[in-house]
Order: sequence, then C-alpha cells, then structure tokens
Amino acid sequence: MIRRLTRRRLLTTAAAAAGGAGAVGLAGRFGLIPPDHHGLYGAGETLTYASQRLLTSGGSRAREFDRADISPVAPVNGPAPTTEEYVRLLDGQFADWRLAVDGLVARPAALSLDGIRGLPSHSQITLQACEEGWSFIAEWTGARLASVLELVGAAPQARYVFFFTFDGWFESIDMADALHPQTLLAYGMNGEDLPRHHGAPARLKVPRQLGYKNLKYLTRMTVTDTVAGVGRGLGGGAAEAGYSWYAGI
Ligand SMILES: Nc1nc2c(c(=O)[nH]1)N[C@H]1C(S)=C(S)[C@@H](COP(=O)(O)O)O[C@H]1N2
Ligand SMILES: [Mo]
Repeated sequence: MIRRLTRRRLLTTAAAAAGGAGAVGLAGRFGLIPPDHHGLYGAGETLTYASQRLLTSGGSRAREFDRADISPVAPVNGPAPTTEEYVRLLDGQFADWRLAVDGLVARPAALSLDGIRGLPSHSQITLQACEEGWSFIAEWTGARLASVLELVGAAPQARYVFFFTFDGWFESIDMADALHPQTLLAYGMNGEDLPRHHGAPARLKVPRQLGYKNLKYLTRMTVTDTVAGVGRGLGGGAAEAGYSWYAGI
C-alpha cells in the first residue's frame, strides 16, 4: 500500500521539525535541515525549509507568465563587475570565458558559452523577486542546470551545488533545486543575449527562490556533499550576511 503524506501530516511533521532538539534530529534524518540552522533563529529556518521541501516534493513549479506580462523595465541589483579580467572577457564577447565545473563530478569541465548554448535550450517567463521588495517579470533562456550536471557526471552523493561569481558572490542550492526543470544556467533575457548588468555571460535562474540566490556573472560551479569548508560553512554569502540560506518563494 502506498502511504500518502496528507497536507495536515506534512504540516505537523514540519512543525515538529522546528519543535526541539529531538525533532530537529528527525528533520535531519530526512534531509530537511538547511545548512544555516543554528540556535533559536535556526528553528524557524528549519521550519520554512522543511515545510517547503515537503510541500514541493512533487516537483512543483514557479508560476510562468505570458509574453504580455513581461515588465517594461527590469531593475538591476549589482551592476557588472569592473575588474580587468571581467572587462577583458566582455570586450571579447565572452569567447574566452569558461565556466569551471568541479567537485563531486566524474568529468570536471571548463565550459564555453557555445558549449552551454549547445545543450538543449529552455525558456521561461518568471518573476524575479528581490528581498528588498521589488520584482519584475522577464523571459529567461538557457540550459537546464540538470543537463550540465549530467554532462559532467555529478556523483550520486552530491547534495549541493555552489556557484561563484566575478564580483565575489557565492551561494549554494540543494539538489532538489539544482535538478528542478525550471533551474537554468541562463544566457538569454527577453530574447537577447543576457545583458551585461543582468549577469552576462551566464547567470543562475532558480525561480523558486528570491533574487539574491539567482547569481549573476558566473565563473565557477562546485558540486559538494557538504557546505563545510566554503566560506564560513553556512552555504553562501547571503547566509553569512544574516539572510536565509533557503530563500524559497
Ligand atoms: N554576482 C551577483 N549576483 C547577483 C547580485 C550581485 O550583486 N552580484 N545581486 C543579487 C540580487 S540581490 C538580486 S535581487 C538579483 C538582481 O538581478 P538583476 O540585476 O538581474 O535584477 O541578482 C542577484 N544576483
Ligand atoms: Mo535582491
């Protein structure tokens, strides 16, 4: 007999997950503890992450919109880097850019933009929401992160994918988001090449999470089974700055 988790049971389980040390242990056993959980604040983080993960375990999708909904203006948060290396790559139309992919992969790679463009291309019209309260709808085009992970042969024990950028940002997402069909390495926006200030040559689009997880100006990806050892071990720069590692919407 198939045991179905009812919504009520999901919520009870999630509430229990935040309830105390024993329950947090239980949440841990089911892979429901985010890497930045700690202390009292941590109980709240675990509740949000655990309930989102349980409620979305069927692979639910972020809402997709029509072309007519695309926002006429797309604000920028974090303009393009001005480092010598980035400017040189930009001037060369990113012909020399390579996305390093390493860590728990069978075939570490240095992917060119053409290499990523050569993977099956997908477009989605989704909302990008910044934690500061503004949002916009745009069409994003790119390769599924899942295709890239398949290409490099991500190991079965992989639990997180870290992303590093030319302007020093770093963030990780778990495999549920990494393998989700709407999670893209995007190189196009609204039918054009990804504009410079929106993350050229390629950015992460993870539309089920807030803007700050959607890293721009990518330079490297690492597949890991732990967030320990990267920065302060909280899974990314946002968590180190006091934001939630998991920014599900
Ligand atoms: N590398 C990098 N990625 C980044 C940022 C940044 O400053 N640098 N800003 C983040 C934040 S807070 C948001 S809301 C979105 C903004 O994306 P946009 O500039 O395309 O609107 O990108 C995110 N990714
Ligand atoms: Mo943001």
